[in-house]
Amino acid sequence: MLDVRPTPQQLAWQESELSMFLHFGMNTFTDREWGTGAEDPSQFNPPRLDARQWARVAREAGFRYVILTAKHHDGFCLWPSQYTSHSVRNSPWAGGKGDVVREFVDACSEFGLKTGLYVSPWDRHEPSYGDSGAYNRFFVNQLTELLTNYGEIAEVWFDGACGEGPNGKRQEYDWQAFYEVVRALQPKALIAICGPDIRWVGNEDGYAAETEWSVRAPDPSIHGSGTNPIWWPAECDVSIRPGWFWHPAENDKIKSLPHLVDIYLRSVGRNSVLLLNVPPNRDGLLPDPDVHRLREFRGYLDHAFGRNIAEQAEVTASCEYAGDSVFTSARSDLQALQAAMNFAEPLCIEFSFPSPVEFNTVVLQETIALGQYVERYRVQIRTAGGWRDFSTGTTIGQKKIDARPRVTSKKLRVVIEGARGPVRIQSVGVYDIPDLSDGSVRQK
Ligand code: FUL
Repeated sequence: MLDVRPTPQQLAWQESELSMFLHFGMNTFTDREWGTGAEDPSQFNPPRLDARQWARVAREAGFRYVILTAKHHDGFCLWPSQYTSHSVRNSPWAGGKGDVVREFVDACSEFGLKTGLYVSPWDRHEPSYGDSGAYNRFFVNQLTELLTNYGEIAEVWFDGACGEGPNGKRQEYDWQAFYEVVRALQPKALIAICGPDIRWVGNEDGYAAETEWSVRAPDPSIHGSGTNPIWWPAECDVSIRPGWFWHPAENDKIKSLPHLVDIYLRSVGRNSVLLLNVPPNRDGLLPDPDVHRLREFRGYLDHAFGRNIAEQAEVTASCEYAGDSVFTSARSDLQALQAAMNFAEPLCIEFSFPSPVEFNTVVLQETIALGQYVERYRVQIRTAGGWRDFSTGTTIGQKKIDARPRVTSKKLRVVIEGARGPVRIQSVGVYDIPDLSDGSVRQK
């Protein structure tokens, strides 16, 4: 049996569900997605920058981690790095005495948020880029500044982009050296994307796959020579706007509420964390329309998932089982289910309601602190003609959300048909989530 489990940091991160990305920097002022590195630092000048506003909005919208682009591909540093002149130190903002990373981490700590930093290895400004050894030392120095001077950093986000250096020279990143400095200075930090702890889901649309294992084969370029399966959960990154950075022409192109809810269902609802980018504008503030949309999003989720209909049901299971009281809270642990996992018969948990209930969504959770095992399941409802499928699926993991056309039934059952090891179902949620105007909430 595979016994692969998350670290406490991976577990806390997966349970948090929502992270916010803040793409902010030189590109915000030049209206670009990728700067060239030739920009003048004097162009960076946000007159009303307020990191507390970013943190307040993130907190109120239910995000638990926030990640700031401390350095993007153009190489401009949002902190006064001593290793380059291409930073806030040479900008007019705050008289050249400002430090956006400092304001960001202080605001996050005030609002109880975990902080993450995006630090791009690709650096189109730094002259040593392309001279591999020298640039790798430069990058380790910058990481050292960021991981020493700003308190606890929960996530370090490494993008893999690797453009040509000056004169077409090719930069070879020393990833192992980058990981070592993170581990040495911030042993609890998760290293994401080009990193061993959090995996990129593979697209920038915010959608995970139907089958999403946190237990994976290691990637030799990241994890070295080991071949044993590892815990490497997925993160879905997507922007609330078409671009990652703020652009004036995109103020009316913010993703609709149905689109965001659809992303939530297909990221958080497919065993992944959603990393939603909300870019601050040239004032240095999260723009009003984006903030408004985030409030709508939070309001929708609170309303849709506020009351678990399954709590009204009487519960029986085809195995040793602790009794229906375990379902009175949304996060009950059915550890006793593991006793039945030899799969001579499918494992079945049945819910009987006092009278017919209407619902369109079922939320399943495994106790991932102990691993991820379910590989095939079926949710069924009782009709006059017998049991019929409400949904079928493969992996569950931290959370699987099946949103389907609305049904009415007195009985529902969850049948676990295949697993890689002892299954622990953490909770079963049954909800009637509101339809959204364009119908995209209804999957399939
Ligand atoms: C990409 C970058 O090239 C984009 O500019 C953005 O930062 C995205 C999150 O990662 O690879």
